Amino acid sequence: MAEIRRVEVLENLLKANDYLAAQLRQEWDEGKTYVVNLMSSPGGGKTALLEATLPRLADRYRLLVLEGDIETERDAERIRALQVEALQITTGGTCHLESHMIEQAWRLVRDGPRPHFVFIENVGNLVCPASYILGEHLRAVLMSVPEGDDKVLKYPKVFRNSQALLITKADLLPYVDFDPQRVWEEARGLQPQLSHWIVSARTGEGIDDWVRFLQEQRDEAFPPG
Ligand SMILES: Nc1nc2c(ncn2[C@@H]2O[C@H](COP(=O)(O)OP(=O)(O)O)[C@@H](O)[C@H]2O)c(=O)[nH]1
Ligand SMILES: [Mg+2]
Repeated sequence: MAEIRRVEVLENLLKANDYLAAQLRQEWDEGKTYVVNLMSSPGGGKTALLEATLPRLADRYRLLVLEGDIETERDAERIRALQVEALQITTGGTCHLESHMIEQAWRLVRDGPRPHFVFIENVGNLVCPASYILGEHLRAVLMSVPEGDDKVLKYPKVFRNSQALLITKADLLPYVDFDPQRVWEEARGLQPQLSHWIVSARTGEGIDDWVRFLQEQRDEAFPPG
């Protein structure tokens, strides 16, 4: 009986999350704000990807980053060093971001000029973030070369629920046994619509293609003119 009750409570929490996510999405659509949710293991390269991506967008777009971490402002400080606005969301132990956390941060900026792009850096974790939609337009999962190429089928949900896969730290491929083709094929087996890139924030490999994709996706969501 207790187990049934637990499942009910969890289902209701997820419903409340999804309801608020839908409201956020409506507001973002009205303001033509394109929102990207980045997910990976801790150290998978999310902040480094942002550090490579944001300068390539900053001359044409108004940008905002929402940084999710259990503690500290460290990642937000890295983003602010690029002269990009960043709000840190510290979850105080929760292993993922939820819509109400995004809404609290968004409330601080929603009356100002609307950003063209919002990047959400989720808490480093391949499991919990997979269950929580945040109203985003694009869910991107990062898998870094040193993590090993066997992870997709171990953590299937995050790949199944994403539209973009970035294999990160490509500059380390010569030093690590990692088969990008294996990762790609296993991920595509779970999610046939997945787009993918092999990138290195260190060398810049693949970043221009990724940035072009983001611009195209935004143009598709909000046709210019
Ligand atoms: N060699 C290499 N190291 C990287 C790359 N991207 C990130 N790193 C390193 O990986 C570590 C974690 O990166 P970070 O962006 O903080 O990961 P996050 O926890 O997912 O935000 C840092 O020491 C980075 O310098 C890359 O493209 N190549
Ligand atoms: Mg980070």
